[in-house]
Amino acid sequence: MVERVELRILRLPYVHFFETSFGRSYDRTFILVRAFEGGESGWGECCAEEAPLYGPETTETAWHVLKAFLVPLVFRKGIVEPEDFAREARAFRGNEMAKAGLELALWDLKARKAGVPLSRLYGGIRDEVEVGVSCGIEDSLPELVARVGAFLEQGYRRIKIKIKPGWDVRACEAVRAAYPDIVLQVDANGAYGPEDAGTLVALDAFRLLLVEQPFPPYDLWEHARLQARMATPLCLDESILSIETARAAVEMGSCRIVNLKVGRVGGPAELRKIHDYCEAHGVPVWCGGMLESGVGRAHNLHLASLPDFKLPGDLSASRRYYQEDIIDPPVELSGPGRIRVPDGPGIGVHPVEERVRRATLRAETFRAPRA
Ligand code: OSB
Ligand code: MG
Repeated sequence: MVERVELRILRLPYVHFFETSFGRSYDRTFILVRAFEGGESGWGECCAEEAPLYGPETTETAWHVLKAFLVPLVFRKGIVEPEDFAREARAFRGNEMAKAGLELALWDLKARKAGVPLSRLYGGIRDEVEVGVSCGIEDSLPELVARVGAFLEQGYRRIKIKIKPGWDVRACEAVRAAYPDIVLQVDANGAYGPEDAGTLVALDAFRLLLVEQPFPPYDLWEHARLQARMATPLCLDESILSIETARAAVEMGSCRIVNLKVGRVGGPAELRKIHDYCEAHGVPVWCGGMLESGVGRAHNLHLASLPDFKLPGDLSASRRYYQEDIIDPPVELSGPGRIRVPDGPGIGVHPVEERVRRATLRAETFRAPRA
């Protein structure tokens, strides 16, 4: 039985601002969850952001839901198994990122207790995963091209650029002119509407691997209409919240590729269902990222070792995000466009307690009531 759960809100500054169609940010605020049992502990990261832009959750709503509902659920039911938690937590609607943060901690705990890497518990088939980099919107096209060039020099083999209305066709033109043969994809974070279909169809000219989330999350129908007009595969991110939405999107033809983020779908158990469904239907998936700290990124590496993760993930080295990651050693490329899945017990990386403390804005510990 889990004896104690510790929640912390941390803030880490980025090495370079990150701009999407939602706006520009300079640092990351997130929750770390740590679950203790019998002298062992497991870590999870809740990827909810400070503002409800990407999805409806925020750091504060996730904190509330964890504290008032999810942590008490674990204590009340005496839960140890992550799958039991996932099933019981379904009684609460939505709040996927809050649920995922705690479920991830339970998976890490389980794998550490068993003394095996988490990828082994998941049934992963790779010890190294293919990765790429997600490049934000810059102040000018030359700055974008220079940044893409720097990432290529660092060894990344797949580049994703963020787009928005007014920063799309010309951004693709500029990057393609400088680097005609790289693997390139774009992500709009839902910034377009049906009236922009002409601009989006024009992106077919740039031999993109995929176009990610052009329309808002709930608009599966317009994505299906656009996919029918486009040669480039559409990939959905924000729209895919569960196995049900994944099935609807694939069966409606709203996308041909799925971005899987464990936080967005509510945890590894739900991610597994979507993964298996996509694999059975010939839909490749890839591992999305939320600019996680080393804890969240290590979790993503273990998940990305599953068989249907056939395209490079948004998983970059620690130094692409943070001056000083909270884990040691930091995540690094193990070869061009590749990162090794950590092979120690659990997530296989070690948060440095002193760094965790320094980045902490708030911490609270919850204990199981005595029986
Ligand atoms: O849409 O994939 C996205 C970061 C925050 C919110 C949404 C997204 C992203 C990224 C970052 O693209 C990818 C990464 O973690 O490297
Ligand atoms: Mg995205």
